[in-house]
Amino acid sequence: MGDGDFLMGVNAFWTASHMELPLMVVVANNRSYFNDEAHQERVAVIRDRPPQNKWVGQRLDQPPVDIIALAVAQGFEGNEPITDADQLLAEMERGEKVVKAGGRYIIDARRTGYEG
Ligand SMILES: Cc1ncc(C[n+]2csc(CCOP(=O)(O)OP(=O)(O)O)c2C)c(N)n1
Ligand SMILES: [Mg+2]
Repeated sequence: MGDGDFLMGVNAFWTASHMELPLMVVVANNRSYFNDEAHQERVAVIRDRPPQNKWVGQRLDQPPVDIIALAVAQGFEGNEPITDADQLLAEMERGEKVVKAGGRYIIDARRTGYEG
């Protein structure tokens, strides 16, 4: 799921813990409600406004949100944010063990750009 989706529905992570659901979630974290940046850019062009302002109100950075801390606070296990595919595989293997034991695991997969 997206980082924005995570933040908009973070209470569901408590529900997963309350219901003791085995669950692993990978957050595709581009540190933005990015599809709204795309929307604001499009509207800015149509209305002859500066499209470089598209990030305003949508970018979730400086500091980046601590996604793992938010999930851990609601009963998930997690490690550190990751930034490349090799780390993703290792994290998923770690999460598989947690889920097979009936637990919940969060992965914060940080992308380098804002490309959505
Ligand atoms: C509760 C709620 N609020 C607002 C929206 C409008 N909305 C749809 S997608 C989106 C941004 C999603 O961001 P993210 O999950 O990070 O996806 P990205 O485009 O960055 O990949 C928003 C705010 C929504 N769908 N639901
Ligand atoms: Mg996003």
